[in-house]
Amino acid sequence: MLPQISTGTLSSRARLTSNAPEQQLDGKWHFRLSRSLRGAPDDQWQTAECENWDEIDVPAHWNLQGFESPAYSNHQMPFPLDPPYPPDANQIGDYRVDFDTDAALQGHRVVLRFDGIESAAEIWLNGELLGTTRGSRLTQEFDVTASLRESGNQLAVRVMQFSDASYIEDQDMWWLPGIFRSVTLLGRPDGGIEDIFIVADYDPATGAGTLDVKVAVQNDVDARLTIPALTVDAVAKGPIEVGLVEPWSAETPTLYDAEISTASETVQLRVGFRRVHIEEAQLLVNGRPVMLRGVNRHEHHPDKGRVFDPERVRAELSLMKRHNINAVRTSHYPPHPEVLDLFDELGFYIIDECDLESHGFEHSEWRRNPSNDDAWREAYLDRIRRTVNRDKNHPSVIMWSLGNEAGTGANLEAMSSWVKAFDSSRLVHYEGDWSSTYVDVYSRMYASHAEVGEIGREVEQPAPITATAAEMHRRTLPFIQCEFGHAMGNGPGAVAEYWDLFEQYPRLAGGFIWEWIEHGLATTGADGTRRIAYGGDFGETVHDSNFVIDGLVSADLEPRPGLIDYAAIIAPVRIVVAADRSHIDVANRYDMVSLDHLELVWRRVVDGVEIAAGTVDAAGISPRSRTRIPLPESTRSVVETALADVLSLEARLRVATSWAPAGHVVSRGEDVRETVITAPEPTAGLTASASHVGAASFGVVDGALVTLGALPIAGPAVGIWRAPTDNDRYPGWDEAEKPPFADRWHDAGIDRTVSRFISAEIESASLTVRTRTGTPIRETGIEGAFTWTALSSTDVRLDVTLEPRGKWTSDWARLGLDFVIASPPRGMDYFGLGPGQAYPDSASGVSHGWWNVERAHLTVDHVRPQESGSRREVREATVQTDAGSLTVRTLSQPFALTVSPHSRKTLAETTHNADLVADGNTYVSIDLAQSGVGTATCGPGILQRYRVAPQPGRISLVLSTAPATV
Ligand code: IPT
Repeated sequence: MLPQISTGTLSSRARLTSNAPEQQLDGKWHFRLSRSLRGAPDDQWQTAECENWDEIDVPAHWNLQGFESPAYSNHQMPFPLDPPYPPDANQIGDYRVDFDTDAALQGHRVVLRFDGIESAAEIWLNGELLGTTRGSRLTQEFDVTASLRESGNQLAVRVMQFSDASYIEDQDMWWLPGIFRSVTLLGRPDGGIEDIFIVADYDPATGAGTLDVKVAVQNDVDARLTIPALTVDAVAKGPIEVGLVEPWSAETPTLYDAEISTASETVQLRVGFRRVHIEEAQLLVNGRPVMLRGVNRHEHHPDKGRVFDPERVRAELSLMKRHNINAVRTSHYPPHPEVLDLFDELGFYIIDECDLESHGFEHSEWRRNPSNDDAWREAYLDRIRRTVNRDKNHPSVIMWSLGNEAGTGANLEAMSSWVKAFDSSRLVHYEGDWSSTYVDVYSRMYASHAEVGEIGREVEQPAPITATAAEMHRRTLPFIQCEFGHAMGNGPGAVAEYWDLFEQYPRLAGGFIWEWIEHGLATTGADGTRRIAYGGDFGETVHDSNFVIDGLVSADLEPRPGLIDYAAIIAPVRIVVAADRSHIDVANRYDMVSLDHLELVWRRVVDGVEIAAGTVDAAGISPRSRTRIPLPESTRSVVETALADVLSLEARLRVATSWAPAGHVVSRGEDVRETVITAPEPTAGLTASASHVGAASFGVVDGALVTLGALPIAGPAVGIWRAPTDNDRYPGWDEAEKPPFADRWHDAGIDRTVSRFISAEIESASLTVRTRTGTPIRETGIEGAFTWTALSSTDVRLDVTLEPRGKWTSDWARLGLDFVIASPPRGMDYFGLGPGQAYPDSASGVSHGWWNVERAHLTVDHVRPQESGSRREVREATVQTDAGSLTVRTLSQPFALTVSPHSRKTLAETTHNADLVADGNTYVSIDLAQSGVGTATCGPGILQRYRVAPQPGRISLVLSTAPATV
């Protein structure tokens, strides 16, 4: 049997920032790729001439450096489930770098450190085998003192794409082999500091900090600890009382600079004092309950894969902070060590997850799962030790996670026991232990709203292990959803409904959206353009297609609508305006701080013009409390003629932080007063014919619009289908036995309706066209009556009545009127909810206003094209095209508006956004009803109340046009 753990490595220890000399070995290395281990040359490669090899960057993944190609699979292993053996087709990367040892390192003991090699490696220095590695995302160190030379060193690393370890590294991500994190030589001085473990506790009762300091120093000399800001200068050992401190939390990430030194080495640390514990099934930090507003974060870059880029990660985490995210689960492995420094500094609660997942064994009903196989026990323990040891001094880490989707078994229990014995200052997390026998939080993924509610009320179903003690234990634990709200494509929907539950029940401590970033990989198409690729695009025989494109931000870090929605749902301030505008109710949803750092600004805009503005005083509102604040008279003084009067409130940062400028908006609230416009009386003398009604002309054969003024426009067709979203293509977990909506719609024929002209009648100045839009094969259809009336030489009124007929077999995607303008879109202006899209179950992040949308933002550029871009509660909109504009105003209820350069058919049939070709038309849909989006790709589908049952519809509109401005 192959070894499943590293050999020849030093014991794992904390990542330390030291003044001891270091030599970075990153850069261009020699590289040679073989297709299999047996096929790899056995040619003394460790020391032989390698000038004729290729070159590669270290750190990098070879599949992203032009050597073979990446492969994506979710839980399925890309080769037979035949543990512990990798397949013969197993790329082998031989790496060589020749170097001289820096003078500063000479004379020291020297350690060679690898921060990440996927998936396994043999490490040779000057022809000598130092050892082997397992644990792709874990640090491996070797003592190289004996084999290192002053000059002419030959470091040779043979990396296997797959290994026995791949069976426990089956995370849902690209398989990306290579030395993808830095390689460093560390000079280790005599009497140097080998390891530090500081537990910095904060006593919420007294405000005092205590340090429990363990330092491993070579030769056992004493080290000193200094923290100037706390006037600490003491022997670095045991408990040290430091008096009153400012505690660390995600909201107040106070860090104290500390130094630990011996005569020969000084290590710098940033200490954060905080206490994590559980009381009455509540998750507490510093004695206060906390709400985890989380995301699952994979390391991903569209060009570099999992290679660390400090500026980008800072940008990424700042983007999270600007969207009110305060917690990260490092799914499903420890990130680059410096990411933890940023978590501490910016303020995030971290579930630091071990590099472990054996999900592939689900395909054998978990038979031979390594989690329950004694042969793998050491491998499991080695992984958790490496995880915990490396990151143990980071205050941001509040839980250690044993791994993801590894079933359950004795090895996981053993990991938990080790963690509990080693570090009692944090909680143990593992989702797979539904019975919660060896974890400290009850964690689940994608549980339904109903079940989360039951857990909140503590009336949940008994766990699989129903022994009373285990059951009692579980019921004392706080609950988190370590994954929920699957952000694949258009969505996730119904996240707000989860959040309401989290806020309602103290036991529920929040959740983590799956997932932060889409793992699209940038490639170059045949025509030289950039393409974002997903599973299968590299010819993989086993793959999971676009299931890897499921983030709140694109691979290029562009926020998707799901992020905007989530930011509003989890906003730490909630502002509700009283119906009479006499006051606002402000809820401080922070766990630790008042609202004193925020300015509450109000603005009143009437018909697009600001008429009053001011600020209200929200000082002194303590965390988790609410207050009523009066509003001035000018927020509500009567404006006679207003069609829309919007009072909006914004909570803005008073001063800049490291992640946002001053003025950054943390939360919004609003009140809207609208007057439905009354239909103007038609100008006298206007008449209608079968082919003309004022500015509108019609085809006599089908009664459909042909032009409006000079604008070439066809329609309206009755539309009840949408280009399936990713969520529409999966069966929701709540209806797993039913086909996904996309299939139900196809079966019901609503994706290919056929219409029939019934009649055209003229009555004084109006033309009424009757049609029937039917579904193929079936008797179902919708009868429509469209009455056109000229109001003036430019304005035409359209009154629509829609009646469903027959017995429908499926809900509809929407109910709308579809127009096609034979000219490409330029953008639009509208009054309604915006500026971005909103669907009924994902409409938290939009507010009423007069919005201008550029062409590029009409729809969302999803990697796999699908329905997007619907604007809700629109009363008036002008769609600009090259051939002129179309203005639509409602005389009845507001509508949802979608404007797209692509037809729904094109969107549905195109698999990659890079292949979308605009056909020169503008597709305009005015929807009376639109279905929610749900999160069926993982989790519940569209909640019943957000579906569109077959229904009649009525709407009255005014249409007009104007020539294009040049
Ligand atoms: C869940 C995985 O934990 C996560 O890594 C990802 O694969 C996600 O699914 C889907 O995108 S596990 C699944 C059984 C819900």
